[in-house]
Amino acid sequence: TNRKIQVAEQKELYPTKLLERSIYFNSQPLSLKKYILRPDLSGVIAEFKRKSPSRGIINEFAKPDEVCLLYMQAGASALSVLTESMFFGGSAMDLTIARKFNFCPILRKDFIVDEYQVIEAKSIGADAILLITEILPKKQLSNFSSLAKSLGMQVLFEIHERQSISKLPADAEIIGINSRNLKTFNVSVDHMELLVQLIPKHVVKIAESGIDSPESLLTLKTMGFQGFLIGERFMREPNPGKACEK
Ligand code: IGP
Repeated sequence: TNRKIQVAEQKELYPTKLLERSIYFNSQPLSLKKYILRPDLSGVIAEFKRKSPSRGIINEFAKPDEVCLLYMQAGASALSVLTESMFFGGSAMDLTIARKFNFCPILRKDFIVDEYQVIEAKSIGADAILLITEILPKKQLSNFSSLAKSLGMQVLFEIHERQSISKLPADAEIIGINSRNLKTFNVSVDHMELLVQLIPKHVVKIAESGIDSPESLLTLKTMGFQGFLIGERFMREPNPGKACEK
């Protein structure tokens, strides 16, 4: 709801008509799915995140262009940039800055609650958006997803709990399972193993949150995950790219 108020203000300042004039609006996005499955890359979606509600400040003054370039050079399959300001200290500008000089697909990581944010994602240079199953009604999940697709972007659907699987649109191609409990902030690997088995075979499966070592990534890979969304483990290093290489 907080995000809803911010979005309403943004809409007044920059109406959709204006966003559509962005240079990114007519560009062909990169396929997140394809890059995650590329055998020459790591499957890692490396995230740019300054702070978070569970960890506080992680790397407040990091520069999105520098960090994301290092991520790309380290062999990340894709990038994720937090654009939410209140809790994560991000902005739309961070994503646009990351976009420059980068050839990885970029995921817009935010709490998307309005159509406007989908159009905005396209206008700032995102290739894919995140839709969190637990914060949207089923109808909106499918509407926002269709809109994103019509703009050439792909959708990563995030789920936290088993019950949310029934809310996913039938044509969902990429599903992320978040191991962090939204209420307690705890992460659970057992929970991941349970949920991954309930996702259809043809869907690309992403493990999200709390991945802090090459070993934990391997464990998740064995369970059937193909993509790995990693933020804090990289961002807390002076050189996030170096951490990503491993
Ligand atoms: C990354 P971590 O523990 O590696 O920093 O987690 C990512 O999963 C996390 O930032 C995230 C997130 C979200 C943040 C997943 N889903 C939704 C904000 C909103």
